[in-house]
Order: sequence, then C-alpha cells, then structure tokens
Amino acid sequence: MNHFLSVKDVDDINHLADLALRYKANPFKDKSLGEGKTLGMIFLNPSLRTRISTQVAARNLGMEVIVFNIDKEGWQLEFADGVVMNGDKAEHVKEAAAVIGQYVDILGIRTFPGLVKRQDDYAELVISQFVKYAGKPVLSLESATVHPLQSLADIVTIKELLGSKRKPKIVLTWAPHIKALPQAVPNSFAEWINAWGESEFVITHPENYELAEKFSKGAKIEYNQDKALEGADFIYVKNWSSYTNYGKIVSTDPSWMLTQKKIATTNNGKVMHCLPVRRNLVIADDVLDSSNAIVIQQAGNRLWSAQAVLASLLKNK
Ligand code: AN0
Ligand code: CP
Repeated sequence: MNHFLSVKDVDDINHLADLALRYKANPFKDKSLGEGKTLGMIFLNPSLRTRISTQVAARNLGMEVIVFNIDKEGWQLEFADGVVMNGDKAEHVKEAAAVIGQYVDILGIRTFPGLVKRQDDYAELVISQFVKYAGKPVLSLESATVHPLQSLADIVTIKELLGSKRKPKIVLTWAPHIKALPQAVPNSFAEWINAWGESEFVITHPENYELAEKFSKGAKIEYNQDKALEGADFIYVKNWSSYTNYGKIVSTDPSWMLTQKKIATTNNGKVMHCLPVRRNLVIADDVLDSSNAIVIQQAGNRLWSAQAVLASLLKNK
C-alpha cells in the first residue's frame, strides 16, 4: 500500500479487516515493524478517536509519533496556486508539505471540507497537495470527502458481530443535526460497503440528501426510513449536509432521530455511529444506552484498523 486515501488503495478488504482482528488478538505481534520510523499526524480540525487510536496503533508497531495541530500551532496555510500571499496566510502547502515530508516516514492528515465550493472539496484540494508535495506515504485521518480509517473499523466491527450470518441487511440512515456536517463518513461507509459486496445495502434519507453517486452507486435508496429499517441487522446512523444543495441543511425533521421504537421492526439491529454523537438529537438515549448500540466497540476497533493500515504502509504491500 503506497497511500491510504480511500478504499481504492485496498486490494482486499477482508484481508485488511482480518489483519486488524489479528492485531486485536495480539497487539504487539509486530512490535518492531516500525522501529526507527516516525508517523507525523497533522490536524487541521478537531479529533478524539482518530488522534488517539492512530497514535497508539503506531506505538504498538514500534513507531515514534509526532502530532501537530497545524490549525492552532502552525502558520496558516495557503492552498491556492499562484496567489499573492499578502493576506493572513503565511506559508504555502508546497513548502509546508515538502518540509514535513523530510521529517517523517508516514504523514497522516485530517482536513474537513469547507462545504462552500463543492468542486474544490470533491477534488480533495487539501490532502491531494500533501500527497503531491510531501513525497511520503499519506494516511487519511478523514479528508473532505471520505474517512477510510473509520470505514475499515466499521467493516471490522460488522464482521466481528456477524457470526455465521451471511449477507446481513445494512441500513445507512440520515439523522437530524443542528450543524452542517461533511458527507465524508456516509460517502466512505457507502463506498466501502459497496466495494465489500457482502450485504444487502440500503441508504435512507429525506429528499435532497442524496449522496454523490460515485459513493452510493450499488446501494438501494429508500426515502421512507421505517420501510428501510425493516429487518435491518445493522443500522448506521449519521447526519450529513446536502450534497445537491451543497453544504446546506435542508431538513431538521426530528422524526428521523433513531429511537428504540424504530428498532422494533429491525432484526434486533445493531446500532452504529462513528462518534461524536449528539444524544437525543441524532440518536435517543434509549438506543445509545441499550445493548443494541455497539458504538463503543466500533470506536475501539479504530485502533486495530489503524494498526493494520500502518503495518500495510510500512510493508508497502
Ligand atoms: C465530523 C463529521 O461528521 O465528519 C467528524 C466525524 C468523525 N463530525 C462532526 O463534525 C460532529
Ligand atoms: N470517528 C472519528 O473519527 O472521531 P474523531 O473525530 O473524534 O477522531
């Protein structure tokens, strides 16, 4: 593996997920693999899980880790080409990425979309320039349009719980929120589940919350949430802002919040969310505090997923 930017960098999803589960069973089995190597992690946005799980994963492989909150502690970066830098941006990504690339062996980046210019966000203008100028393997810690480390952990969790059941029904459902959030998590989940191909996959959301077809193609789109949830084995809840009316909140309908009542028609569905989750806005307490919720186990698997990805980058295969 040269970079980890999306599912396209993965040859075999099951193989990578199985490696993650092997690390879960035996965290230090490759404790010298990353000896003498440094992981740099650059954050342009907040993070709890990604930050800590990836650091621990790197250390389990013997790596050193540097975390740089570049949004708060670095010079403000310019990403546009050919501009006169006479505003508040002191450094261009061309220099910043090339410099950091000399200090580390693998470079992780978290960068949220601006949610203003769809074309720029969907061209991945920020992370693609780090790839271009750093000259080292780049690890996405969530970019403008995808969150592959999250999606791998999601599949690891589903596989872990699946038992002997084949072809589970997986439902990705939109839920309300007060802020305009990225489409990265649902895009990526859809892309990975479609690429995995081992489920009956349904996406449900109000009108005008259609995801880009590039990610959703292969899933059944159902606008009636109750209908979508019938018989579901896994319910993946997430808010996202509109892709078609880009970056806008076009519904706040509270009836889309996941409640215990809605789980009644599912196949005792397991409830997933990438976290952080706003209780009683996105998912009700009666769900999050029930045994249907597997969000803590899911977040735990972020560690083993990151370890599997880092190991693959270190081995470059
Ligand atoms: C972010 C998002 O929706 O992409 C990060 C999730 C991992 N969530 C929020 O901003 C609340
Ligand atoms: N799920 C996730 O990526 O969480 P953080 O934003 O806290 O890293």
